[in-house]
Amino acid sequence: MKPDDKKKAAAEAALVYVESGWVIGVGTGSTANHFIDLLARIKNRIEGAVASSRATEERLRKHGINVLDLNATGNLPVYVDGADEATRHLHLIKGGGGALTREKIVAAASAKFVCIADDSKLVDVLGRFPLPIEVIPMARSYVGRRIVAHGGEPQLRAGFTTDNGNLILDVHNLEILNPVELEGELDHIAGAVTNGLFARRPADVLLLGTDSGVDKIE
Ligand code: ABF
Repeated sequence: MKPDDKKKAAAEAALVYVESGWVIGVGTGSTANHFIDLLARIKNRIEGAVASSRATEERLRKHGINVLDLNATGNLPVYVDGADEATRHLHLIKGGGGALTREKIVAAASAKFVCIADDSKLVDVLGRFPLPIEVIPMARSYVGRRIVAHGGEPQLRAGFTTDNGNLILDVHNLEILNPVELEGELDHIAGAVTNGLFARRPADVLLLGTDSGVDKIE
């Protein structure tokens, strides 16, 4: 099975977590896009969606799905989103698409975070995928120095500005043996807005598309 077909299968499997009349949180990336395209088929059954990026907002609107502001909706029953890496402990690295801050906000505001991915994303130890960190532009070098002190190799994501007007450092060579601890340490670096570790608030369910169907880890 091609990776994209596995992504589609995982996205399809996530529909069972969507109940009538709900406002749902929707993630960003190619797997999340498959979910959005499937959601369009049942758009009359849901109240609307809260988007984790401008790109997702646009795709939802193109399908005629009602896009709502998190400030108006309050907490959500479910959030469906992809990931760049995931472990069997449901710890994730996200942010490859640059939407990590709004993704982390909507995930935090949701009762259930359903992560959808193809099985290439499953790893034993996080860190092979460079960890994205969203930084305030004036703090780029300062945060970079603090990251080096943690043993990482930060690289500025060239030519990229987030939906929030910030920059992204992609941190290479981290072997993340304690994601919860590292996420907390990175959260305390002044100027670091969000890091791509989703471990303090992990996924609640991981749906992995595989050659033989969709595996559920929870
Ligand atoms: C998004 O899902 C991002 O956090 C992450 O980069 C992306 C994974 O990309 P894809 O689904 O295209 O593999 O939530």
